[in-house]
Amino acid sequence: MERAVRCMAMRGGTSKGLYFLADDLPSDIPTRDAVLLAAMGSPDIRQIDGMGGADPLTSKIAVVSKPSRVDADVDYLFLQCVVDEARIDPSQNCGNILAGVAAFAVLRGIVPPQGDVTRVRIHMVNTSNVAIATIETPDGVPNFDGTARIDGVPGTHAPVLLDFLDVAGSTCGALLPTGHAKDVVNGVDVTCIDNGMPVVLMRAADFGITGAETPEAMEANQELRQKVEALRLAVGPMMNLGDVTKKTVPKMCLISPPLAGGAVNTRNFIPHRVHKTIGVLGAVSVATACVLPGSVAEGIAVLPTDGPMRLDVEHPTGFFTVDLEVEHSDGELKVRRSALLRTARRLMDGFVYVPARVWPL
Ligand code: NQM
Repeated sequence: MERAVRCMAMRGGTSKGLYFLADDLPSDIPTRDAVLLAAMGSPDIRQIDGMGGADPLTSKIAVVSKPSRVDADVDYLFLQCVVDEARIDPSQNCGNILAGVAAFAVLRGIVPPQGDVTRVRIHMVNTSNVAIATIETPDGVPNFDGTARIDGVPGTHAPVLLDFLDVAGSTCGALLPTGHAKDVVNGVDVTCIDNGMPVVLMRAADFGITGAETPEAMEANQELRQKVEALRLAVGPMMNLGDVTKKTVPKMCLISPPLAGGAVNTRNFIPHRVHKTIGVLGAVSVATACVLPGSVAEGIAVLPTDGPMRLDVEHPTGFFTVDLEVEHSDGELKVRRSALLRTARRLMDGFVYVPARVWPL
């Protein structure tokens, strides 16, 4: 016997996943996770028996529900389905999957369209922050087609504007969880920062690489992987994340001077595979570190000398533009706002089938 579970498959930014209404999933968490693992086909490196795409970036889940806060229109819980382990990890947020949430919420009737453009305040449950997504809703229906382009996604689509007002310390409790702009861990200079995503910045040169290597080459470099993972495990408790052995945070970002006229070049272990682009909130945290005096990005990042603080964060397939509004006061960096452009697309709407023994009828 099978059980049909209502869901939508969407691309959100440079990621892809299944979007569910919380009401369409079991309320008890072990059963919910068993259903999600069966739906995605985990654990299996190929996820051959499910909808997952055999990569962390295509093994993602959004659970959407009515708002639990008065300052939000909708709740969004992000869940990372680990590809090759029987594990659904709620420990991180995801700004790429966030890009599809507003359209999904309108299509499912949780948020009413507001005219040609709809602004949706999304409570990101993982980190208790609110993001504002602005989407096109001509005739009250989310539009996915358009002329906006983001690196890492072929073609052009309708724009999704994302605004983050206050995401500093979202998971670690402080923008600089160790209290310093720079620390030395395992003999390596690092900047530990959380402006929406816990990220550890390191200079690629300190690992004897250029930072321009392909993700595949970096994943094949066993010595590099081991050093980066040892550093991650050491730094986790320093960032108030506890033992991070089984967590997908912090993300480990190797930086190097920009190669294509941007602010900084990046390669991101997320935390074991290397990102084909860069995560949304990951990019916001990296951009913030670039404007932080005394960080490891000092002397590497190239910042705009006037006008708005618009930083192009370079990644393996292009760049990711982050607009920052920052204020330096009493020697402290305060981030007022960060904004960026994404696109999203509905791919499939229907039911995913899981064995009924997983969630008995
Ligand atoms: O940092 C991948 C992604 C992400 C996360 C990851 C993300 C973010 O690209 O907000 O979007 O770092 O796990 O989907």
